[in-house]
Amino acid sequence: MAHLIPETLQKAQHAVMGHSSDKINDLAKETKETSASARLTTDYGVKLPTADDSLKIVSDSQQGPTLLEDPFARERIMRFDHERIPERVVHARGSGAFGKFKVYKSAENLTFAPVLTDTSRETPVFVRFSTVLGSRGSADTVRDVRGFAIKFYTQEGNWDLVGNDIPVFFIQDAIKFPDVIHAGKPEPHNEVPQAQTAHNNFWDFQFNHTEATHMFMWAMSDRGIPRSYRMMQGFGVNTFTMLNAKGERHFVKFVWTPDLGVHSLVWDEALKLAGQDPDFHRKDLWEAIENGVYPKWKFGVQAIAEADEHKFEFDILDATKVWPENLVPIQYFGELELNRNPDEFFTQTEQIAFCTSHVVPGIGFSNDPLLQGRNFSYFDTQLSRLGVNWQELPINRPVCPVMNFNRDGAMRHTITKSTVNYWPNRFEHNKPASHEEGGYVEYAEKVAGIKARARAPKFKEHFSQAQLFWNSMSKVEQNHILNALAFELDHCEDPVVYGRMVQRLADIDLGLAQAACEMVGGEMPMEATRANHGRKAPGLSQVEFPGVTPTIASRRVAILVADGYDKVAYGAAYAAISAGLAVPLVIGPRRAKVTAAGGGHEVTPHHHLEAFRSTMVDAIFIPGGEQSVRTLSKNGRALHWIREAFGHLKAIGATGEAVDLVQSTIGLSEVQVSATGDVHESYGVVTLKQVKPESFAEAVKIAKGAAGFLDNLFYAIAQHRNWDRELDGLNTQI
Ligand code: HDE
Repeated sequence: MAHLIPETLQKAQHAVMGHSSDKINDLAKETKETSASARLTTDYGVKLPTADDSLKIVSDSQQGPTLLEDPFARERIMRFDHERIPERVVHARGSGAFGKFKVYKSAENLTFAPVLTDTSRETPVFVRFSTVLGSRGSADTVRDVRGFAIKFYTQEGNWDLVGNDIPVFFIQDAIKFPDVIHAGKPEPHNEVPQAQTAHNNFWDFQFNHTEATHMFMWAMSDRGIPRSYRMMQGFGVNTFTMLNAKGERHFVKFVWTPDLGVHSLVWDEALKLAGQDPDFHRKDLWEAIENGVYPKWKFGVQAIAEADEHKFEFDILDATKVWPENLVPIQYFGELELNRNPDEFFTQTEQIAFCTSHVVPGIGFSNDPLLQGRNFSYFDTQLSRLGVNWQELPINRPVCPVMNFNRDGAMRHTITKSTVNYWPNRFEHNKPASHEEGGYVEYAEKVAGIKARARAPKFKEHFSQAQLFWNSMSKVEQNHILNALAFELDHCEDPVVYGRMVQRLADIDLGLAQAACEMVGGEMPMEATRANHGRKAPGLSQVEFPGVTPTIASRRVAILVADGYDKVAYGAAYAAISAGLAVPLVIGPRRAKVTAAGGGHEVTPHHHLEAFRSTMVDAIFIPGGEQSVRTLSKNGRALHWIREAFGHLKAIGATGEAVDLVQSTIGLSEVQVSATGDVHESYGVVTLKQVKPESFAEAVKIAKGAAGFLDNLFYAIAQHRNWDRELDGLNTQI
């Protein structure tokens, strides 16, 4: 299933990067290696005489009744009947991997937690990415928030940092969580639509909760349709606290920033992938890890000293607000790497269970009312999903010793030898730990107030950061938000819903509200309901995302060939793509041998043009070769590949005869192609029309051009997408 980069490279990669850890060793105790020679048995160990026929009465001529007596058939069917557990009530669809976390700079100014201060430590982790609204079998590429949940198996206990790829949330108080989720999930009368926010109830909720305005702008932005889990930021969202050795407390927010940059699909691609490859993100993560191109994130913290809590115009405990980076810079301390795929989906990715309440000494909570509710909810939900002993499951158990007097319950399997199961006991067995022994330190926070169902004053401002976000977007990102809103509101049939939402957009930006209204209907807003403050902040736009070195590593590049392809161009591109740790995928008219012009080289394509689609790759390259190009030019699907890749703003490379094919298929005079031995780059279309050299000097020029061709193509691929096509309106023929 995973597309592997050529074997030699892959092995070399794996050789330099190990991936064992305390947790992997711990799991090994429980992992059953399947031996091919072992015989089938029942669950109670008796060898099966057959696995194909249940016990029945038979005679020479007749099939008789099946016997209930048969324990083998009963066991098989009964075990199967109970294979399912309830799926997660949210974040049901997910995918995970093992890895390691390391701090390269001690965060001792903020915390005494060794996981964040000991630079010699490597902490094993399991990370689970997810969508929020869809069921377990829904598609990966739907528009949604993505979960980014990390379990750190530290020596001081498990720390669960359960975050999202968007730094804010829809609501401020956890009591509203069932409402926001009910409104987003399929509607109650007909269970439609699946894994979509494009429906009446979701947008009805957004209108009725002005506090959701900031978050829905993020969800409608490109952050809602990531290209890959590996190309998303992660945010703890809630405000946590940290305590340092001096006893000083800071309010903190956690941030993960991917080495590969933050990149998204385009909407048309996301829609198509939902049908063409519903497991797109799952496969992508799996493939990158198998190929040894391990995803990595920098770990950062935004910190506010206790004394500064009230210095901001927003409440720092309000999860619908970001802490703008120009006000509270991110301090980077460590790195997360994912380097091992799970051995079994159910017992690892499905059975892993997170709790925001699980923090280690040196890390604590704040009075963020969303976090306080979450701290109750996660443990509670595990009770119905996995049962009271869920923390004994291999994937959930800590790597440090666990000792307490929690006992019994369904499916308990630790056997504890002791005559007492309570504290204090006459033997003084199993005392709590002092601070010096590593006992959790509670911060003595002074709290005073009146008991009331109310929110602090600054929680009541709901639009300022929605405007900040909108103002900070590039032109392309603003277009995408407008188009996303226009798509979503078009799917709301109730005129009250889309009519009111169009008015709501005028609280953010009048131009946005009017453009949306033109597309979806409703009464045209004529004036801004609220003045836009005009401010911008860094770190919100993903297009201008800083600190990332563009790379082609792990990108999929399709090479389109038919019989008669140019073996030199093919071979050079294939080798260079692999050397760049990208994944070359040969696509032909059929998955059977294709021969190069003049023989001497042949290849069996990985896939044929109909089965695999341009949506599944990041770029395409078409080598020349007269016959190959002629065949492709008569194949409608091949032409669609080129046109669709262009429409989705992907890099396209062509050499020799393929240059004319690309030019005529795109058919836009704005896109210029190579006419001689020179490399031409235009709107991310990189071409080199080789001509037969007539002199030595010309041969040298062509050779130089050929080298420059791949550099140019790889540069275009590493840019992720060619935004100029969209800005100049050239991307419409998909
Ligand atoms: Fe969750 N959330 N959540 N959530 N959440 C769950 O716990 C909840 C919120 C997040 O891969 C549930 O084990 C409440 C914010 C992730 O297993 C449940 C509130 C953020 C995952 C739950 C929130 C998240 C969950 C369902 C509002 C970003 C998947 C299954 C107060 C910081 C974890 C489960 C995984 C899962 C409750 C809001 C992230 C029901 C009550 C904000 C990534 O306990």
